[in-house]
Amino acid sequence: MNLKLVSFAICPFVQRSVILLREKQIDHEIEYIDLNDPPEWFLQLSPTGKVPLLLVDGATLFESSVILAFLDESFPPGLQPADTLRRAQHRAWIEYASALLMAQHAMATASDEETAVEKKQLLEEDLARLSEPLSEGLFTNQAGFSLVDAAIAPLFMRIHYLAEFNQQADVKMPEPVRDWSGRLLQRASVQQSVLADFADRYKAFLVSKNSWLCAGDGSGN
Ligand SMILES: N[C@@H](CCC(=O)N[C@@H](CS)C(=O)NCC(=O)O)C(=O)O
Repeated sequence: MNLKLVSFAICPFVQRSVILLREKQIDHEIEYIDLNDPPEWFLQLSPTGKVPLLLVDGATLFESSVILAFLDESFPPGLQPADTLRRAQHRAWIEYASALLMAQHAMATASDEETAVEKKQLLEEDLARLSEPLSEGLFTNQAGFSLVDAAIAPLFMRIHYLAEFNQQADVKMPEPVRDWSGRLLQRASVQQSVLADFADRYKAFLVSKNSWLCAGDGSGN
């Protein structure tokens, strides 16, 4: 199977697929595009105009959660629960992780202090909701890595770097969630899922969005 992943270098939704491709050691190619000036061929192929796009033997697949499930089902051993309810619960929490990514993006790109503080509090409330399913072991499986892990790790990476840029962005997380983040950020597949200069690229992106936390006014470094 020939796999080409169309990517934007700092996109967290693309990163999910890269993590899984690396976990499963699946051969693939990555093509980076500039979302500010997307090539015509991409706009023709992508119905949403968004990345990730996975080209499978020339056929087009989009939506990160669908790509994760496809890769998992096509390349054993499967990481999704066999039990249908539990499998559906994993899918539901992957959607929740997408909402968390949007909440973190809203905080990171807020252009004034009041909005940044408000968005940070909303993100903290949303993160706290992970505690219960996490403590109940809902996301764990025999393989020691699930699709929920792949879907949420990009969020933890951005939370980590934003707090490095500016201490005021240090997001409070319940202990089990902080531990989960720590474990995932140590994982080779996660560390190797971004370019070596990811932190610089992420910061430059936030500065370009006039982020209060990164553009100077919020005294980010
Ligand atoms: N629901 C989509 C979200 C993907 C997404 O928002 N990608 C962003 C980059 S991180 C994008 O392509 N944005 C371009 C646009 O909205 O025009 C998924 O999970 O794949």
